[in-house]
Amino acid sequence: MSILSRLFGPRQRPTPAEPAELSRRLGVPSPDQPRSLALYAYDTCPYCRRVYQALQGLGIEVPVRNTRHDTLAAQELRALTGGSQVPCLVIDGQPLLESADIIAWLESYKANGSSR
Ligand SMILES: N[C@@H](CCC(=O)N[C@@H](CS)C(=O)NCC(=O)O)C(=O)O
Repeated sequence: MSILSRLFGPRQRPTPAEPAELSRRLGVPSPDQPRSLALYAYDTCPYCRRVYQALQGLGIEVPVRNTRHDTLAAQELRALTGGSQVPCLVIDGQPLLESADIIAWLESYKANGSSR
């Protein structure tokens, strides 16, 4: 057992939100409702890279706001989330954190006809 586990207990991994929970928070993606999307991220973050890969695989283009290279982007992220955690997908002004939740949302967005 590591010293960190002994001091703080086992590491809690965040559980991805259920699709129904995401839909309640962010609305069901629909082709009739085009979304304004922006991804706050930076390239050396492995979780951001997972989201980049998903975007590429799904063929979705989203403007990236690099919080490492752009102080304004970092300030915007703090204003939206109260912190600096990336990746953060902003959907019509609503921040969505957690790469697994972001990917699940993007898959659902694609499945519901995002490509218009
Ligand atoms: N569980 C999160 C982890 C995200 C994460 O740890 N991101 C790091 C960069 S790799 C970060 O933003 N750290 C700074 C912070 O949390 O303020 C996810 O899957 O998105």
